[in-house]
Amino acid sequence: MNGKTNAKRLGGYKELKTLVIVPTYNERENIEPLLRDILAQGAAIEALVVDDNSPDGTARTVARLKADEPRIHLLRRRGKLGLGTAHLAGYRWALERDYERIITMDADFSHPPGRIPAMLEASLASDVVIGSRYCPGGGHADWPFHRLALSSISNLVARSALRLKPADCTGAFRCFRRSALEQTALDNIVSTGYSFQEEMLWFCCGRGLRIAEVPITFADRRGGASKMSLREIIGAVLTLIRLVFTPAGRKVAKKPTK
Ligand SMILES: Nc1nc2c(ncn2[C@@H]2O[C@H](COP(=O)(O)OP(=O)(O)O)[C@@H](O)[C@H]2O)c(=O)[nH]1
Ligand SMILES: [Mg+2]
Repeated sequence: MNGKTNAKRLGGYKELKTLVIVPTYNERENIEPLLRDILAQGAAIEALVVDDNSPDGTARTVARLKADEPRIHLLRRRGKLGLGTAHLAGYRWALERDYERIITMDADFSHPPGRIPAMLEASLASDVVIGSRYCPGGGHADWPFHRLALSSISNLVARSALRLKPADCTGAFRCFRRSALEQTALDNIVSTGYSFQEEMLWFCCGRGLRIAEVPITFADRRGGASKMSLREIIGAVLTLIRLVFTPAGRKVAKKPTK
C-alpha cells in the first residue's frame, strides 16, 4: 500500500456519515454548548436530539438551533418514555436514513465529545466501540463517591452475571457500525430504562460482533440534575436476572430491524 492510500485509509473515518444520538430530559442548560461541541468534531457529523417533552423546554432550544443548522435534528416524544426507548427510537431514525456510524451519548457533558474522532477511528476495525471508563487509560474526573460506587458495582455485576468481556458494560457512550444495528434484533429488546445498555451489549456480544474500547474520562454533569432513580436501579437488577435466565439462543437476532 503506498503512502497516499494509507493516509486516505487512516483518515477515512472523518468522511463517515455519522449520527450522534443525544437523549434528553430537562437538559436545557447543556444542550446548546454540547451540540456545538459535537458538530465541531467533524463535517460529516450530525446530531439527533431525542427529547421526551422536557418540562424545561429543551426541545424549544433545539428547535431554535435546528432552524440555522441543518446538521441538527430533533425527535420529540410525547412524554418521559425512558432512556432505553429513546436510544431505540434514535437507532431506528438513523437506520431509516443513510448514516454509516451511529453514536449515542448523554446530554450532560459526562461523555466528552472530543473522544468522538477516536471512537470513529476505532470503528474502522470494529463493529461496536465503547467510550470506556473502565479500560486502561479510562476513568472518572469528579463523580461523587456514591455514584462511582454504584457504577462500579453495577458494571462488575453485569459483567460477571452475563459473562460479558468489555470492561465498561453500563455506559451509554457507544459507536455502532450501521451493520451492527441492522444485525441486532432491536424488536427483541425489553428494557426501557437505563439497563437497556447492558441488554444491548448482551445482544451485540451474543451476535459475535467485534467490540473495541476507547478510554474516556467521565465527568460529572455540567448543569441540571440526574434522572437516575431507585426505580432504574431495581429495573437494572430485574434486567440482569431476566437475561441470566434467557436461553442463549435468544441472543441471535430473529427479526433484524432495518
Ligand atoms: N429522552 C429521554 N432521555 C432521558 C430519559 N432519562 C434520562 N435521559 C437522558 O439520559 C442521559 C443520562 O441521564 P442522567 O440523568 O445524566 O443519568 P446519570 O448520568 O446516570 O446521572 C441524559 O442525557 C438525560 O437527559 C428519558 O426518560 N428520556
Ligand atoms: Mg449523567
